[in-house]
Amino acid sequence: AATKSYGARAASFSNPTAKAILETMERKKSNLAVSVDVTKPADLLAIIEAVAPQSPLLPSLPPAALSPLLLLKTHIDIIEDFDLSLIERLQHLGHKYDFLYFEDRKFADIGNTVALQYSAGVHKIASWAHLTNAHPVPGPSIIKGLASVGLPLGRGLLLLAEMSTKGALTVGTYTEDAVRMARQHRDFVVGFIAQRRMDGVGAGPEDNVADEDFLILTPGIGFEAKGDAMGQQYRTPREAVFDSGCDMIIVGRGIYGTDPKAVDTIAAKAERYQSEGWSAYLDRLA
Ligand code: UP6
Repeated sequence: AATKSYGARAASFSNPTAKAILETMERKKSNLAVSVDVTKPADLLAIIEAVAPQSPLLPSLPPAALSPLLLLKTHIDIIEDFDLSLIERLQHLGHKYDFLYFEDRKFADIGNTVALQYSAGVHKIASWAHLTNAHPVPGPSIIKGLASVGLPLGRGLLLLAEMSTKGALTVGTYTEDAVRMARQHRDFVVGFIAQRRMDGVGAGPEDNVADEDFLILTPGIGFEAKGDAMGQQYRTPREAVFDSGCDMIIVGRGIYGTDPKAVDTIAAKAERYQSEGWSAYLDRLA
């Protein structure tokens, strides 16, 4: 899968969210997911407007296709004074700039509970987020619970097979078991949060993995810092996409920094991550 184009890989997936992501990547020439961990709705909207405008990479395309923003990654539970009108505003921006939504919820409970957390409560995640994610720690029942809500809606799930943080326990057989769990639920589990490709990981002789294709979204991306004060570790887009075969880079503070009002630098940084991520992908294909 690492040497096939994003567009060509859309055919390997039955899940509509996976197809939409890969087709959008191809259309927008972007493998950038922007992670916006801010607490004020106004700051969230301002950052989207800042990263969304046109990229110089593709001057011939219509405006909606020009945004480097492919996927908006939210932690919707950190938003203050949340109400569903914010989701309507996000959806309006998603149509305008042609991007999808990934709620980084990191579900980790029994199937019955995660189904409720996914569908109900204040945030009603399944009603708007194309993609969400879960820790494999409870075992396959977590997929069953989330799929009972998400699959009929055409949603997709990522499992956290590896984390970016120093000392993470997501290594060795834990990671292999996560991939085996995903392999049993290919209709709903479209890939992983991980630091490298997972195709064929943990497969036995009975598994037919020759054409296996998982989407790999990778956080912990930054040009400037090597990490933060709380255990985060950063790699460059090239290390993630070219060296490790990841499909999509997830960038947060590397783009919006500590000042969400610095709109000019946000736009320039987003474009730098997009163009570095995309050229690393083109080099990988070649
Ligand atoms: N994230 C990681 N590492 C993981 C999984 N998720 O950093 O292994 C998420 C964080 C944060 C974003 O929850 O929202 O990715 C990274 O933000 P940053 O680029 O500002 O460090």
